[in-house]
Amino acid sequence: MSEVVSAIVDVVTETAPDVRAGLTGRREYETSENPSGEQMLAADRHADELLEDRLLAIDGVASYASEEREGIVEDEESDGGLHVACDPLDGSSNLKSNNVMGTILAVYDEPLPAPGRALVAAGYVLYGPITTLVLARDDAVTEYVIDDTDEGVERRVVEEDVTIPSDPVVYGFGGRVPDWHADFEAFVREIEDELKLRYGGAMIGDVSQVMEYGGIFAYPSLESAENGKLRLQFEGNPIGYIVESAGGRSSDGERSLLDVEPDRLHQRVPVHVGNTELIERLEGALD
Ligand code: AHM
Ligand code: MG
Repeated sequence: MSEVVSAIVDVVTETAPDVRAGLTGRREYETSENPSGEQMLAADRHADELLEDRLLAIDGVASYASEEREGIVEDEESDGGLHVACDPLDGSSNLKSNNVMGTILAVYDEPLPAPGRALVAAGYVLYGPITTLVLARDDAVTEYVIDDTDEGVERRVVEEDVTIPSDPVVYGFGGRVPDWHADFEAFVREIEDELKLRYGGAMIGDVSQVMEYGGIFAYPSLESAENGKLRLQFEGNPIGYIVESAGGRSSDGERSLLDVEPDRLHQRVPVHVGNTELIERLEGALD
């Protein structure tokens, strides 16, 4: 299994420069919507198709699912036991304003929809000023830089054992303030005296700041949407796994995201991740 995980990580590494190169000229919206009823950019579809083709070509990958397609694509010939879920371009609405985006990878050893406890690896590629890969595997998190060189795509370790700093600095929360529940808003009023607001509209960019400086990111339950915006299989589980592997905590408001039982592929979940102490305070503050 470990070899298959390595092959998956290699494919995601090699695909990252192609996803990035494909962004130029794919900033227009498609006429169709994704399964969550959101507008899709041509870049979302392009990234999804590249990942589907290349990941399913790996022996040992039995199925591929993504935020951008309704059903699960099964590899009938595969005898493998790993199931890959991706958010091909997380935060793609940032493409219009030329801000950061990411690709999220979740590798499960159970058919989807699967609980976060079935993850064997998770990671994200961040298309910032440089392209990085943050990968959680075997309880450790490693940060790499991905470079597209004349000799091919190179992946270099930049930080061996990524851990969230114990002294938190930043916070960023999604949703409109009048749409927040009163108990969540009261929690925000408390911590905004202690932390600095940094919200960029791409979870991967916002979580990357929490990983680097310490703090908390959330897309909470809203008055208008009980389960918030983010999806469990493609966003909540992998980001929870990465943050917990880096010594932090994740929560749906009551429990670790990894303990949420999935009931369908595209289900949404309130997401709160960051320093353990902040997530515990948040859970205490929510009714
Ligand atoms: P996407 O996967 O369709 O891009 O949507 C998820 C993104 C997250 O990256 C981000 O946290 C959130 O949507 C931002 O939403 P909003 O524009 O409501 O702030
Ligand atoms: Mg997303």
